[in-house]
Amino acid sequence: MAALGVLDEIVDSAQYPLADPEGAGLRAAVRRVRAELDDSGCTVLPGFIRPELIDALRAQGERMAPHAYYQVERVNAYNIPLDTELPQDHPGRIVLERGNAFVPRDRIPADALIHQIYTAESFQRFIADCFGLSELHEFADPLAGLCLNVVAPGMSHPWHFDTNEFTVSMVTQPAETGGIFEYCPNIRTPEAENLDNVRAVLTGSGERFVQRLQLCPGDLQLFRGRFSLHRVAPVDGARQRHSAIFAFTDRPGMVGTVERTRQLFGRVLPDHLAVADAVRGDRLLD
Ligand SMILES: O=C(O)CCC(=O)C(=O)O
Ligand SMILES: [Fe+2]
Repeated sequence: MAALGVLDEIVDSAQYPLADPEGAGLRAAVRRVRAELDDSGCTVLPGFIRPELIDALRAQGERMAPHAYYQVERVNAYNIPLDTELPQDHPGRIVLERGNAFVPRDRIPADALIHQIYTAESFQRFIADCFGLSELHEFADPLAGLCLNVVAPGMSHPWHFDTNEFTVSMVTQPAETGGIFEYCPNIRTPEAENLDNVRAVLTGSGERFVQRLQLCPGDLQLFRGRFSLHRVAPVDGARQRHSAIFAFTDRPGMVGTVERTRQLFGRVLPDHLAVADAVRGDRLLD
């Protein structure tokens, strides 16, 4: 875990005094974040990282990116199997290409800025505070807890809902053109899927639901992606788009399934197999 002093040198502590959680400065920031999350499910904290570190943030991402698992996958917006039986006009029948690639946590050096931020106690306390959670835990998953999301030119991270209730992310390198984060605030609710509206967005006739964010490197984004359909639009130009995904849960011990881990990272580790064994009790084929 990074020491308090270290994080203070990374985060713009004049704007975001994480070391003083009860101080007026941070309370005001938390109030604003909570109000925006309640309203649209999304908020951006501009200039979260000190401006003099933005070049290093970008360069570190560039060095990690070759370690991403590049494998285009056919998916739907709900991330359920493509052969799930669904009514003819259900938006889950629309097949999308997931062209983004993740650098897993074990390929992100411990001294990388995004790793130091992710593991810092004062950062975790701030995030819990923003989402109104009494507990917040890093994923126990050695790959999925912290990732760099890489979207190469010509690729996109297509429309989807997150499984997680909340997501914390930070662009470390924007695309030259394109690669905009697009989202449909609260297009579904815990009570209603609103399939017609989701279908409209997926088929290009739902512009009225779509909002766009111009994210700069070092801005911190907090997002409730379970209810707001979202995507990274296709990336154009010569450069990849990179974003750090800081994954937390309100329960300890979160480890991905063997199948999903293999899909996202192209490999599994003993931790993933151990969880599968604990559930199944054997390793026989299904
Ligand atoms: O990279 C981004 O900005 C969005 C990532 C995202 O939606 C996800 O990882 O679920
Ligand atoms: Fe997402």
